[in-house]
Amino acid sequence: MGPPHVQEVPAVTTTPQAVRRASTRRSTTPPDPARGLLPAAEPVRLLDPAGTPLPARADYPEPPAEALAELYRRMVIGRRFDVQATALTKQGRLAVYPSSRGQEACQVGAMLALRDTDWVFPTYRESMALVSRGLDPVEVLTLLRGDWHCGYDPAARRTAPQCTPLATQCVHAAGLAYGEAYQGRDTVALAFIGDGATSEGDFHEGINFAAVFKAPVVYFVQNNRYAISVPLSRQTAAPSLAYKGVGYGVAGEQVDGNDPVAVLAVLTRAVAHARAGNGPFLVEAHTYRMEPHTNADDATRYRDGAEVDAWRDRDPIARLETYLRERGVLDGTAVAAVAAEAEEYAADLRARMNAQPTVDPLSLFDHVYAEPTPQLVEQREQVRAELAAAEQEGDA
Ligand SMILES: Cc1ncc(C[n+]2csc(CCOP(=O)(O)OP(=O)(O)O)c2C)c(N)n1
Ligand SMILES: [Mg+2]
Repeated sequence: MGPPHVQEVPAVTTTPQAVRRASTRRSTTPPDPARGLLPAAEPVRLLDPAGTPLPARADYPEPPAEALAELYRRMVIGRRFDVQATALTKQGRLAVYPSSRGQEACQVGAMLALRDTDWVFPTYRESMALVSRGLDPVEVLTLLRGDWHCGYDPAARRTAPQCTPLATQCVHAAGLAYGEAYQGRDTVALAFIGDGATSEGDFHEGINFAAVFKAPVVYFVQNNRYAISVPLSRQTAAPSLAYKGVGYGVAGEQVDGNDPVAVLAVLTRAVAHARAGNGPFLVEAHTYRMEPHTNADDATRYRDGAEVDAWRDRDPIARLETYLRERGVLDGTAVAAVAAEAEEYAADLRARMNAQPTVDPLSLFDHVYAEPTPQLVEQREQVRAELAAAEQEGDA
């Protein structure tokens, strides 16, 4: 999926001059200078749940039509990928898969807001984002297939390994972004984070370091309402997770995470803010994961069907499609072409995932230390002997 053209918009900045400048722009919803670092009282929304456009906002201009068409295309392919990956767990081809179905606007919108030279710090939930970034889906699923490495070259793809220890990516992103700025490059790092993980120490340490040293990081919280079975109400008393930046001097915004147009507009501005040297920016997207936490979870034990159905009605793909058809950006032929492309993508993934992978268990020991410890040498020999014995048994 080729790089999209996304218009850069002015950075959010909190200097008094900028606030004065911003407040003189023509807008149906003028930015409130008293807001300072605070997010808007209500999540930013540019489309209503039915896909009808809401009044334009000067603070979050609508992305160009070609970027929205590309957003739609990648969301459709992304969902098809996600459905396919879930099916692969049932066929024993994947050990585990954390689905992000329902979160397509966030997964894809974040990737479209970045340049190829920017860095992404994903969690286990972000497989869809990574394939949308153009990474090979088989490589993206390598870790979830049970291999010991992440499947792709993080430096070449400017994409860190998908992080399972919660919030650790927040400090990695701060360090990377600080280092890039220190060397005079205008790279932005975007760290994905879940609602639950904002309770972890690493989130707070990462955002504080980034704020003090003005590291260009966008901390992007996908508030999907649950941390496995723990609902948001048991996670925080904060009115918005975007408030968590204020204490560190970090500006934040909240956005309707199922409104793809608003997600792209808000993240484009957050990225511009970081790139312009204003330090980190925190975005909270209100969204919902339609599937269980992973295929190993039973979500019916902690949430009811009515809640899931209510979110089904806020489907981000249907919302964008309605809007783009209404605007004449998409028609039936274009929609069918995208659906066909998504089917082809899934068929290719299926075929390649059904081929037996070749793995060398001994490679597990290769990159632990430059010089292996005596314990590693011993363990390697033990595995080698077990493999040799198993092979002999198989031959007999
Ligand atoms: C440091 C740490 N503690 C606990 C876990 C176990 N764990 C895995 S996922 C998860 C829930 C995270 O929820 P959230 O941050 O909201 O992300 P989501 O899964 O909803 O995307 C927990 C507690 C972990 N992986 N790492
Ligand atoms: Mg969550």
